Amino acid sequence: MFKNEYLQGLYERVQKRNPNEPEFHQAVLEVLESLEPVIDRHPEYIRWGVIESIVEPERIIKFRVPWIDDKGNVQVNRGFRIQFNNAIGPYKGGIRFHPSVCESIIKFLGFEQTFKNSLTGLPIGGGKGGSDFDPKGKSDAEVMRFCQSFMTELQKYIGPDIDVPAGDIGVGAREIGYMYGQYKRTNGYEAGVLTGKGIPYGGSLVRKQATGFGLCYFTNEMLVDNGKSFKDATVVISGSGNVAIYACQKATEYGAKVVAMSDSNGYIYDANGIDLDAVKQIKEVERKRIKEYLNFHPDATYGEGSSNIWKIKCDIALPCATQNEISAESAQALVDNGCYAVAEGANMPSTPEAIKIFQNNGVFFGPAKAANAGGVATSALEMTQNSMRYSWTSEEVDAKLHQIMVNIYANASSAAKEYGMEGNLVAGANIAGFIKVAEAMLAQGVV
Ligand code: NDP
Ligand code: 2IT
Repeated sequence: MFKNEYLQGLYERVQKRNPNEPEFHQAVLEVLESLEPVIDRHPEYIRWGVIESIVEPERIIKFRVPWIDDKGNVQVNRGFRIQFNNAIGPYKGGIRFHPSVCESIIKFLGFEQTFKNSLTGLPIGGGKGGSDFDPKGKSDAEVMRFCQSFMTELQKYIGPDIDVPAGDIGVGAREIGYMYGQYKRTNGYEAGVLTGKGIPYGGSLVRKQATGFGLCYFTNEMLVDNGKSFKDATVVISGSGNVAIYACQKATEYGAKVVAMSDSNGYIYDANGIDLDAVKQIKEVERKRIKEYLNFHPDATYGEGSSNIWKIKCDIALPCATQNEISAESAQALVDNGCYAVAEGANMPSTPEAIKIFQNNGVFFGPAKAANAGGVATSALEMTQNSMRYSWTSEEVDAKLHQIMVNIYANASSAAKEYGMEGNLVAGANIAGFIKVAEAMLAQGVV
C-alpha cells in the first residue's frame, strides 16, 4: 500500500491500536498517503516520532450523560471530547449530536480538525466532541436538560485558552445557547469558551453562514483557477442543514442554479432552482423533513433515499451532509452525468474509492479539510472578538473569511505543486496542514 516502510508499519499500528474504528483508519490512511513525499525530505519527522504522535489523540474524555425526558423517565447517553492536538493553539472543534456518534467518528473528526485548523492560518489546535443523543423529535425542554447534563461534565475540561467547542451535526445556536448557559452557571462569565453563540451574547456575525459561504469562496477559487465559474452552473447540494443552506445561498448569489437538496430520508429536485426561503422555513424554523418542500412547490419532485441525489445531472456537486455519503457508485454517476467539480462541505463525505474516481476523471476536487474550513476559521474570529470585547460588522467578518478561503486554496495548491502533485488538493491540503503542526511539535519538544 505504501512505498515507505515506516508509513506502512505506522498505519498497521494505528489499525491494531484502534480496532473497529473504520472512519478513523480511513482519515489516517488518506493523510499518511499524502505524506510519502514529505518524509523523504524531512526524515526528522520520523526520527522525532512526530507522525507517530500526531495520529494519537492527546486525550480522550468519555462520560455518562444522564437526563430526564418529558415523561419523567431517566435516559442515559454517552458523551465524548477528544483533545487531539494543541501544538498551535487551544483544542478547537465542534460537538456532534447524532445517534451514530461513537469513538471512531469523533476520532476521525478530531484528527482531520487538527490539519483543517492549521490550514486556516489561525492559532487553533484540533479537537472534537459529541454524543449519541438524537435531538430529532425531542422537545426544547428535553434538548435543554440534555445539554445541561452534557455541559455539567464537559465544563471540567474546557476553557477559552484550553479547549473551545462549537456546533456540528445536530448542534446549532439552540444547543450552544443551552450549553453556554450551563457553563456560566458552573464557572461564571467566560464568553470565549464556546463559539457559534447567539449574536446578543457574544456570537460573531456570519458564523452561522460561514461554513457554507466559505465552501463557495473556496470552490470559486478552484473553478476560476481551472477556467470555470459558478455562473449559470447547475449545482446539487446534499443535506439541508446549516452548511447546505448557506452553501445554497452563496452559490445562488454567484449565479449558479441549485436544483436539489436532501436530508437523511430523501431528496427534492426543483428544476426552477431551490427556493431557499422555503427550505429555511422547513429546516430552521419548523425542524421538519425536506419532503415538506412539496407543500411550498407542488411542481418539485421528492425521491426516497438520500444517496439518489447523486444521480441528478449537475455541473458542480457540494456534499454537505455526512461522512461517506458519496460511494464509488455515486461518484461514477456524477462523472457519467458530466459533473466537473466536487467540493466537500461535510467532513469526509467522499469514500476513498469515490475520490479516486473523481481524480482519475479530471474532476476538480476540493477536500473537506480545505473546503469547509470557513466555519472553524470564523469561530476563531469569534474567539478574537470575545477576547477584544468588541464586535466586527458582517462586512468585516465576511471579508476576513473570504481572504482566509482564498489563502487556503492558494496554500493547498502550491503545496501540491511543490511536492510534485500539481492539482491534487487532497495531497496539498494534507501536506500544508501537516507541516505547520509538525514544525510546531518539533520546536516545542516532542516528549
Ligand atoms: P446539521 O445538523 O445542520 O445538518 C446535517 C444535514 O445532513 C441534515 O440535512 C441531515 O439530515 C443530514 N445528515 C446528517 N446525518 C446524515 C446521515 N447519516 N445520512 C444522510 N444525511 C444525513 O449539520 P451541519 O450542516 O452543521 O453539518 C453538515 C456536515 O458539515 C457535517 O459533516 C459536519 O461535520 C460538517 N461541517 C459542519 C460545520 C459547521 O460549522 N456546522 C463546519 C465544517 C464542517 P437529517 O435532518 O435527516 O438528519
Ligand atoms: O467540522 C468543523 O470544522 C466544525 N464543525 C466547526 C468547528 C468550530 O469550532 O467552529
